[in-house]
Amino acid sequence: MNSEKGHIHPVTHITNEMVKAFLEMGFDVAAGPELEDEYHNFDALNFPKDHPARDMQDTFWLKDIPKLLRTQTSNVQIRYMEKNKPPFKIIVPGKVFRNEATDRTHEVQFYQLEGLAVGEDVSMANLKYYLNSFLRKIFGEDVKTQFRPGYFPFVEPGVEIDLECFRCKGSGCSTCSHSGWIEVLGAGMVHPNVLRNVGIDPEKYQGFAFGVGIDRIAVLKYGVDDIRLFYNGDLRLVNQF
Ligand code: 2NL
Repeated sequence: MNSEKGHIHPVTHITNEMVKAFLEMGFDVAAGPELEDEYHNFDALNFPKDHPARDMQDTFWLKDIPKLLRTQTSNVQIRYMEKNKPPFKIIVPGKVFRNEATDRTHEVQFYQLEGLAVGEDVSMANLKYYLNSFLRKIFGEDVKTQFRPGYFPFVEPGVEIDLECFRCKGSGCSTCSHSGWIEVLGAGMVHPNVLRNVGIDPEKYQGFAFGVGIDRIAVLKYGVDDIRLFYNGDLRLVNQF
């Protein structure tokens, strides 16, 4: 008898692993709409009115109604904060959309996992602890990380987090563009304007937030060199997982 086994898609696989890592650290999982209004996708997040991400070239706008396909999952955290009182810590895995040309590192549809923790004494040190713990659970206990200043309109200060290149161990190779480091996460302390927009007093509460590309982690962890292979339906890829 010819029996063929089904397989878990690699992006599903890594999503499950990432969610498990945060569940173990006490985060709740939240979900929300992929079709969103400009307020919850951009305005509430402190994106300037003339930010290029709002452009037709970068965002999929619907033709007949004032809605868009969310460009990150943060609309869910905004909706969560509108309804829930701190303290809380949540993650939001989900599908996001960008209106841009595809290449081996870009797709118009991909997956992100964002996180948010708000409370009276939530600090950058907490952020560092949770993200380092997360990266160790995914890439192994001996990973080295580096936190650099970075800019996102919805956090202040903002940071970018690099992983020491697992291929050359930091000495420089083609995988890490000869820098020794691979960027894996963006994060920071939630901007006071964002807290104000959802009715949380930034004098009383602080929060950290982060975002990570799920496909990007899958590409790195599984050594797949073209993100488009995840979505072209070729079973020769899926059957390896
Ligand atoms: C990246 C960067 C990030 C966030 C996402 C966030 C959400 C709220 C408030 C503040 Cl509601 N921040 N999300 C913060 C920093 C970075 O993603 O490079 N993602 C792939």
